[in-house]
Amino acid sequence: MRFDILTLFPGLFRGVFEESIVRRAIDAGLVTIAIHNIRDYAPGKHRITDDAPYGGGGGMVMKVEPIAYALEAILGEDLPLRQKRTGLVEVPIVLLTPAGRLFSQAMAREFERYGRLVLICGRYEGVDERVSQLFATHEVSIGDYVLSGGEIAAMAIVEAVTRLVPGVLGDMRAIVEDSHSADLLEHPHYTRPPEFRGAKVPEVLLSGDHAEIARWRRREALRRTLERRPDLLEKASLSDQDRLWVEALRRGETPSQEGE
Ligand code: 6GU
Repeated sequence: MRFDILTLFPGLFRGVFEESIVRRAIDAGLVTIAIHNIRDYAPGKHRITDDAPYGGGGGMVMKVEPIAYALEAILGEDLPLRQKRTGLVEVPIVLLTPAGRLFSQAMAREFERYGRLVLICGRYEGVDERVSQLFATHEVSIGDYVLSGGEIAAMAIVEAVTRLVPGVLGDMRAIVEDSHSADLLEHPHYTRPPEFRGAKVPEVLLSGDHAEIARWRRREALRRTLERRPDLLEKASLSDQDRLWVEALRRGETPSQEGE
């Protein structure tokens, strides 16, 4: 998987990509990340990358030319315009903006399948609309809050996509991406000690009864999802047993620990 990131702040990425899962993926040769300073592609002695908005108002707007020249240097002269003209995306060009579509696990899977991704980090005052009109195949936001720039959003997307690259998580991936649990929030986790300041690990987890443990985890995942993200429950694929549990949880019938 190759990522090309266009940013006015390349230094923000160094530390993040030098640690963690992303670093391991790079070291293993599974992922390549190229960070491009948009300023390097800005014409003129002063390498200006932003300007005042047409129509007035506050803030500055990122100019289209430096981003256009950067994209053409990275992808070649033809590709960026061609994929907008034909609608056939070879390399997604993603503009990060709070006005974009909400990033999701499904989008991370889609991006991973392309094998290559270009991320353009906007700043919150805005990017000249012609970047979107002429080049961007996707406009993406990571949530309903405002960041000062797209850099942290780009880091989130790089990490989410990198975890999906075959070999990066090894055997963990089968567990994490388990189709049965993917559309619910995760059940709670515990490790030693069995009791800390009066807070006990649920008895069932110490029982060694793996069928009962699986049932408990599934029910706790349903409970959490019902409480915190009922919207996810609407879309989740639920078994008949799941539906019975959800109905019981809605009626407040099952206690929060291991009992039924
Ligand atoms: Cl992608 N950019 C900015 N500036 N703010 C955001 C965002 C992106 N996603 C959520 N907030």
